[in-house]
Amino acid sequence: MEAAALSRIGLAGLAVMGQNLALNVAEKGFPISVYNRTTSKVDETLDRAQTEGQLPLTGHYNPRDFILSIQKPRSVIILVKAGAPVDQTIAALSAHMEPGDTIIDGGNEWYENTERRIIEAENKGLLYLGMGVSGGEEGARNGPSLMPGGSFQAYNNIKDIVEKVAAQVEDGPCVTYIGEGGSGNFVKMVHNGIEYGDMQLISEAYDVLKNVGGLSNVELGEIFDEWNKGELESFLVEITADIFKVKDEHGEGELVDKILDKTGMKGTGKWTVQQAAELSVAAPTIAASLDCRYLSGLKDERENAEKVLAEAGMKDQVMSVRSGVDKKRLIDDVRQALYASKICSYAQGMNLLRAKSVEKNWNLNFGELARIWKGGCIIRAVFLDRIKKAYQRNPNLASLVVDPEFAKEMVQRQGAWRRVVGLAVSAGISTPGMCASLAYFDTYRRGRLPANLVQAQRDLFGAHTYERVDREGAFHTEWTKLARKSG
Ligand code: 2AM
Repeated sequence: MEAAALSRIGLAGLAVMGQNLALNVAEKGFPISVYNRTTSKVDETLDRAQTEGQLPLTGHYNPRDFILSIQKPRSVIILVKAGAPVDQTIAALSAHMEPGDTIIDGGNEWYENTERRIIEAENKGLLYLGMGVSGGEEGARNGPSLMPGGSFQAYNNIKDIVEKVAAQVEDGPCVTYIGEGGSGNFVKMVHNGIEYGDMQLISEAYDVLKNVGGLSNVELGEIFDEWNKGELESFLVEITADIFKVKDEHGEGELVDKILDKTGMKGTGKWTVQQAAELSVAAPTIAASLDCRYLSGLKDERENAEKVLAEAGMKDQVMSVRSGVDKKRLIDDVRQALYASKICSYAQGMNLLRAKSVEKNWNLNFGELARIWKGGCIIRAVFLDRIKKAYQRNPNLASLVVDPEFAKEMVQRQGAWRRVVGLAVSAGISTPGMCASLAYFDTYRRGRLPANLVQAQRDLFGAHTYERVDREGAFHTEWTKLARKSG
């Protein structure tokens, strides 16, 4: 019997993301071998490859046959659960791999695990990439945003494949070599943190429009459709419009109103906030979105608090605020507040990436990151093109809010933004993301903050010393003695 032709690449781990990515690779004309620990998923994938267009995909039922079916130097993508399963899969596959072969982990892996595995792979002569993959199931099948970091040589081995497999936008495929080490995973992690922020801000816009503006789901669907034609055009705004339109098949009204208000999460948002704290970078909008997920989880406590505070005399302010509201103006204000809040959130994410890039010497290209997020991924948005251009204008931009174009946009929108936050505060409708963004903006843009007083307090009780605005040096003052003397 003639030996079967070897595949160009392999993929192990055939849950939905893995299946879809493998089918995408095959559809782009690259013969692919697939493998999964539970072999029924291999058959499932083979069936799909047939029905979705007789795609060049071969299934394998043990690690050895799988690896030997791939042409050298071999590149193997792994898409299994992050953590120990990745190590177990690497152990099973690498036993049959040879020096010069590459392992590519496409999971949402903690970047330090990737850095450890890079060294372990190197010890066996293997190359390694940690590749962030964003876009969910649909993106994996039709064009995700890919964030590969690690061995540059490994990247070059698969460059032709990933450039075809990734989402395509007018300025190229949504993939680029991110940098060394775990940079691909780190960038994907921050992408997810930004995604938390975007989703939180959109949910606040919804809350304000619904509760302060009195908008129905039908109206909300129309407004989000409208917004998706302008500066807010993005995947998340588009899907939000669709969500408002779905009726509940089990009863009256729309399904969105029947969904329990308790958010799930898998950890990348938490990692982003932890990293921000580690690196002393302020990321209050992303942190607010994480805190909101935690608070949403306390459903029983929240219901109890609502009751206890009502009994203690808490009055609902929403109706009195709503009666004074011009609905049309509110809608326009909320759109502007959402946009301005988003700029601040992205500024935080980008500055976190910059701090890590400096620490790890990754040399991240922020314009390129914004570009590869323009398509395929969950945060894809027209607005990312503006971010790309801002970093092209000035690769060392201190913050997006001081880019001349964004600065103008912030100034134009700040009135609307303050009105929305002010209304929400008076109505008792919490908008932690919008408030965090606004406070970030107002803190960052002020040349003088009340931090002088904090320094004085620190010096008084801990002799931590302070600097002066008018002369060089570190100073300490006997505050209490002097105060008592003069008092
Ligand atoms: P399974 O189908 O054999 O469970 C998502 O869970 C994917 O990760 C699935 O393809 C799953 O394989 C795989 N996976 C989870 N843990 C694994 C492990 N320890 N070894 C190999 N694959 C694993």
